[in-house]
Amino acid sequence: MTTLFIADLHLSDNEPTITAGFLAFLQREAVHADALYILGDLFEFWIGDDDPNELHDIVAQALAELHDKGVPCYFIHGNRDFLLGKDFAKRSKMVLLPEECVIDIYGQKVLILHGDTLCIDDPGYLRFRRYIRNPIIQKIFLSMPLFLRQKIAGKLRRQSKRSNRTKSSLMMDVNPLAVIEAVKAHQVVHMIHGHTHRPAIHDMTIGGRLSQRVVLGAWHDTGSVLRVDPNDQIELASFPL
Ligand code: OKV
Ligand code: MN
Repeated sequence: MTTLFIADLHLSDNEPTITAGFLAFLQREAVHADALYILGDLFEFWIGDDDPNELHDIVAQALAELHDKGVPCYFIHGNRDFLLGKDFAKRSKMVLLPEECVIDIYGQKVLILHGDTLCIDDPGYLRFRRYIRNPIIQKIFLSMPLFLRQKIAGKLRRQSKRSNRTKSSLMMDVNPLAVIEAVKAHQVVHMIHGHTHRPAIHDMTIGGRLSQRVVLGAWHDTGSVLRVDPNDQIELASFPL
């Protein structure tokens, strides 16, 4: 019995090895799990469920198969695939969860989230986020023809790559006060997130209580997974793709 957590696969046509590794992970490991949680940025970009990209079909099919074999899959949006919608959820048989969510795994309350909302020291990103998460702005974007959405998204990604080069590594990590805030607000001891691509298990004491923050790893040269079992054994592992 194991519950699995992954994040930041950043699947795209440009990374066929990661896609193949993910499909193999679903068939080899996830089929034996109690549940699979994907904590955001499964895809490198997402411009609408109506994107006819074949990769989306392949992934939806594989996740639906996992569901049919009795393994539920839960999804929290990342900062890249935040537009992933009900249509894709239906096709993949995934359950979409809210941005911050307290779940009960084997009797332990755990806060799960993507993690970008903890990175509050990057004013540029916060401004960008506020803008593109505006429901009206999203509605307008989704009403545009596909070619225009592709063009806008490509431009934004190129701009973002350029600006990330000038950002300090501290700015791209979580803010310790934001972590404490989140743990306190949800009255939990444990927290799991991704986004920063700095896999680690951090021990903290908050309000005199020992607590843990697990940061999931991104899938680049290896895959990355957190395994949690009913005896509270947790294992953050990487594996070849
Ligand atoms: C996702 C990020 C690109 C970061 C655009 C309104 C706009 C949505 C969008 C376009 C971009 C998502 C949907 C993408 C995340 C980037 C670059 C940086 C830091 C609008 C609503 F512009 F028209 F108003 N987008 N895409 N970035 O390519 O997936 O998270 S994306
Ligand atoms: Mn992210």
